[in-house]
Amino acid sequence: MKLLVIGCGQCGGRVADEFARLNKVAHIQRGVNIVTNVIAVNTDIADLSGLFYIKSDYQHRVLIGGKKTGGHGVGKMNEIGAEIASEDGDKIIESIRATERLPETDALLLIAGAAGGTGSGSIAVLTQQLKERYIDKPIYNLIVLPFKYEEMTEERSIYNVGTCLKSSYLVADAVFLVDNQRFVRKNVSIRNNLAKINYLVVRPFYNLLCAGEETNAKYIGSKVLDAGDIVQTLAGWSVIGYGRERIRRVRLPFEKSADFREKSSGTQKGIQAIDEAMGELSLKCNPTDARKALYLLTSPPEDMSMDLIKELSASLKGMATEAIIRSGDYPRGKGSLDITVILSELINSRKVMDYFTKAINQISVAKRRQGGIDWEHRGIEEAFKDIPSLL
Ligand SMILES: Nc1nc2c(ncn2[C@@H]2O[C@H](COP(=O)(O)OP(=O)(O)OP(=O)(O)O)[C@@H](O)[C@H]2O)c(=O)[nH]1
Ligand SMILES: [Mg+2]
Repeated sequence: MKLLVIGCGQCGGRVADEFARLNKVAHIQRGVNIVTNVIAVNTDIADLSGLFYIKSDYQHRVLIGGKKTGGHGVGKMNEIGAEIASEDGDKIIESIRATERLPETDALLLIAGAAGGTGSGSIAVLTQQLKERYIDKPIYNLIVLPFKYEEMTEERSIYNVGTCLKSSYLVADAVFLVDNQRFVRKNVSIRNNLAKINYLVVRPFYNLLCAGEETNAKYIGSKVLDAGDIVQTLAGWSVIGYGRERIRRVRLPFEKSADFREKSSGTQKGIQAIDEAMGELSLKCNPTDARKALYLLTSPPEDMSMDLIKELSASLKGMATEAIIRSGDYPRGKGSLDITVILSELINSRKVMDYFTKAINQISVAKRRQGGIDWEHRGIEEAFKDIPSLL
């Protein structure tokens, strides 16, 4: 599957930069392309200058709202980010039109940090504009939720997250949720931490995107997970996870099949990897809330077996009991067994609900008192209605 990736704001730009890096890796390691273009959009010149892999010309690093902000960002005011995006959206459309391999693009992915101003405000507005323009291509959003400390120190964060999530959900074909707090590693500097987090955020997409792009028969699975399967799975609130288990013994080429002990340990490794993927989901959620799910098994071909695939499907079905599950195998790599999992069409998310509830509380404490509603037990749909939209 090939994506056209657009990073909005600083966070979005950096995560998009990581997609650009990963595409280089895919090209070198596997001879495939997983993106058709990567574009960064920002109101801040300095943020755009800090990227490494996205091409540095004006069509790949797009400055918007230059007149309004003087190139210095919108200072966390996401309504200004939204306004600028609706005024300057043409610039992004121009960049997309200039994409040579646009016809090969299977889907667009827009990325932003929900708590900031530029990315948070612009992602839904741009998604809406692009949806009107590219009706035949799915458009996905990837939204990064703030660290806990930001929610406590920056009052604006909660409002930004609430309005960004609602607006994005209204227009995007699916919204990947990524919680920064899930990746916090102690004793690491913020800069290193963010780079590491961005690496971990994007890594699960690597095999997923490569699998359907392989042309060498050796690397084509018995059940290829291609763009069609991914598009069919993605809808609404979504999360992604990744697990890897080392397979200690690399079998020699003349040793074709494993003996029974090795085979059962292969199945065990598979289960461990899928458990790790589910434990490392980009946002903590309840798997029974998913209505769609997929997993991709990537491992050396000699370590794949029907037993393993059967076990993995059963294991995921045991967790995501209400989901339609798609799966695929990708015979690639040495010495490890990797699983990518997506849970999609989540009918509920505690974290999203919390943001909506807190944002509504902030917007109108009075309304809350008057209404006398039992806020703790409201459904996501009810809370959704009360959040202002940026569109
Ligand atoms: N994972 C990750 N999160 C980031 C990164 N940079 C910023 N964030 C998060 O994104 C949020 C802030 O959004 P930014 O992207 O910095 O804001 P912006 O869109 O540039 O908007 P303004 O600067 O207000 O114009 C915070 O929650 C940060 O923790 C990054 O590189 N990776
Ligand atoms: Mg910024």
